[in-house]
Amino acid sequence: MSLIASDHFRIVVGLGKSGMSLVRFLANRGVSFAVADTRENPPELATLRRDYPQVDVRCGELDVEFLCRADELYVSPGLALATPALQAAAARGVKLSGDIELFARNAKAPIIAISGSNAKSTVTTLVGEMAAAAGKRVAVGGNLGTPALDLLSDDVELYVMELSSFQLETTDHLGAEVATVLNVSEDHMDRYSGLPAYHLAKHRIFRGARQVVFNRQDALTRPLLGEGMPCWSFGLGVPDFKGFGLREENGEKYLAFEFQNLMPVRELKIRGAHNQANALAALALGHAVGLPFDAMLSALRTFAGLEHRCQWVRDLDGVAWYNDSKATNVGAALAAIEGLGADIEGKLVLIAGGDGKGADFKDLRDPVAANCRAVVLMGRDRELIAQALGDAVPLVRVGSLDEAVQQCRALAHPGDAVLLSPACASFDMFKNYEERGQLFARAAEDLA
Ligand code: UMA
Ligand code: ADP
Repeated sequence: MSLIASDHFRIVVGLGKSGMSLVRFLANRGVSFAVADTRENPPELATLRRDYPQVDVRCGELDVEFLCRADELYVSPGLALATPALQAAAARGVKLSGDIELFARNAKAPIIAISGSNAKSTVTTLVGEMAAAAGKRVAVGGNLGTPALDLLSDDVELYVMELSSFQLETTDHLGAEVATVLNVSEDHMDRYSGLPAYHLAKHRIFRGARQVVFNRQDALTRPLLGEGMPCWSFGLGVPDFKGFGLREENGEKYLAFEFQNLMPVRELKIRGAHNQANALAALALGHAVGLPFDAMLSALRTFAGLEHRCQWVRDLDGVAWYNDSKATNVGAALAAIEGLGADIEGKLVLIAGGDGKGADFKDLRDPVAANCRAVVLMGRDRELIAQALGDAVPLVRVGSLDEAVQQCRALAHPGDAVLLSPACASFDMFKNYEERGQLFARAAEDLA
């Protein structure tokens, strides 16, 4: 039996992947609902019409009167709750909710809930691999790709969920077994009034959590909780009680828990200080739900990282080429610039620019000055980045990714690395960050 009132009428707002998962969930339970989307031709329209021809679907501008027929709206994470039609419906007593709230009410196994400005996908995937290595029947998804409701099954023993601030905005009570916000830096400033509002949305992940993992190096990740909530921590410093961190012994750096060394850092396949923090966060989350260390460490030894995240593409004439297309905000680009910059002999030639989502790029200036030989700028917000960088390093403006790759070839010296880490979303020039990364890798591979 599902925990959903059958006498209510609902409208699914947004017919993308999560909207379609809602349709399947509601239809399978015989609940009455309709669908709306502001787009004339939303991505799942053909599937809906084929599989659920009886469902009333309204495309185009949202109609407040139509929305007000519902007791509850399940709003896509892609639509801002500030959308006037949604606010008008809410003012008339319609409840605004989302797929994660429904998932949480119906999940029977413990949930590991992971948010943060960066590293969510990496840590979520890693925890999923740790759980699988421990023999758990684990389901992994959420913002990562498979919508939460599509994962629901009585067979699942553990859910590992990547949750975005957009998904958390419509989630009142997640009730996770363990929840974390890995880090907080500016992102999605086109959807929030500022960092405090974004921070607040992320912290909804802690509602009803039984345990918490926080980042000792980022005060904004600490939950404001009552007494008695079990807390685990991670960070790159030496760990203390209930902490995961790094410890050095006889010149060897180890991942460590409290006073115990777990594994030499050099055995990790994922590179850079930011990935050491990610490994420690994953260990903390896994430990909180009782995964054994031997299984977690074996997963850490084999995990080679995800595509488009500081991914090595090729070496050419002594220059290494890296695809970090998933760096869609300043915090992620900084991790790559500082992490990779410290790892190479020479300098970085950086490709940046795209849709800046309202971000302030000033934090790039000093790390770029310290680590980069030149920056190749492209995309809609390239002049905003140029202004923030000033005269820190030579800047080259280009009109296409192919041109950027050609320029990098000419600019880089042996020992250098070319890094696509745009600090921006891709939507001004590409379908998504995957397409941007693939085109970059192909152009780099084609260089002779
Ligand atoms: N849109 C409209 N009108 C609508 C509904 C959507 O114009 O009525 C547009 C918006 O620009 C929106 C876009 O369509 O941004 C996508 O919305 P959607 O409802 O089609 O999205 P889904 O396919 O359901 O994908 C969503 C998440 N997308 C967003 O949060 C924007 C996916 O995260 C997630 O994987 C999926 O649900 C399954 O849970 C993607 C994402 O970009 C990867 N997330 C952001 C991020 O990681 O930074 C938060
Ligand atoms: P998310 O799902 O939060 O976007 P990803 O794991 O996909 O996170 O990584 C997104 C970007 O953040 C990549 O460019 C990656 O190199 C960078 N990144 C990974 N770990 C960290 C970290 N701990 N701090 C900052 N940036 C990171």
